[in-house]
Amino acid sequence: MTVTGQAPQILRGQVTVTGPAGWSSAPVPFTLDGTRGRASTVVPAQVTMPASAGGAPVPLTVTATAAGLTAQTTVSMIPFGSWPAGTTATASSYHASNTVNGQVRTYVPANAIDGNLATFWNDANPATYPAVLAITSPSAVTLPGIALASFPDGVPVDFAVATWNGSAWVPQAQVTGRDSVDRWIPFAAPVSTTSVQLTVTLAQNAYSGEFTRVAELDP
Ligand SMILES: [Ca+2]
Repeated sequence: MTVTGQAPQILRGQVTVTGPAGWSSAPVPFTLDGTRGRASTVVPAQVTMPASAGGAPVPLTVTATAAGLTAQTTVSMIPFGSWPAGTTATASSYHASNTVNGQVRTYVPANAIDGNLATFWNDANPATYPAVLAITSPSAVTLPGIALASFPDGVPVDFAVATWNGSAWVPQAQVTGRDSVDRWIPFAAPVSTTSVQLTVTLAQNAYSGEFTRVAELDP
């Protein structure tokens, strides 16, 4: 977060982040030199969530204190949860691996469930729809919704989410005009299911191609 001070002095303080039970963060010190006027600094804070975290966005309170001054704000964080061991991902297609900045990148569907926001599934061909990703768990998971992370190279714009009821896909959410990288997609009611399907019908036409990119699709 960014801390801004207007006091005409050097401020030494700290930022703390607090959340629900089980969420933790160590205070992060900062220094602001306001002797030449208004000053700002970016304070990186690392927040640890419980291993069982998942589901809807969690409100976190951010407090900056210095020299008896206090500033407070609230942020909302999506707790990308984990699928049970043995969960698999399949897709309508995926792009061949390539080398970006000297590093080999893969675009396999499993990248969407590996818990790493830096790896993503990327479909094979630009502007080809629908692009479909399906996640299948060996045991039923109760989902109040689904957390979707894309990648800044271009995000899914229009898409549907469905869950498997044992014999058919049941529509759970329809999204149009999305432009954020991360998004929580709530369902009308929690659903117990072994499989979730994402069907993308439009992706952003970004500088690196109109591909469908999903970094994580998590409980
Ligand atoms: Ca990933």
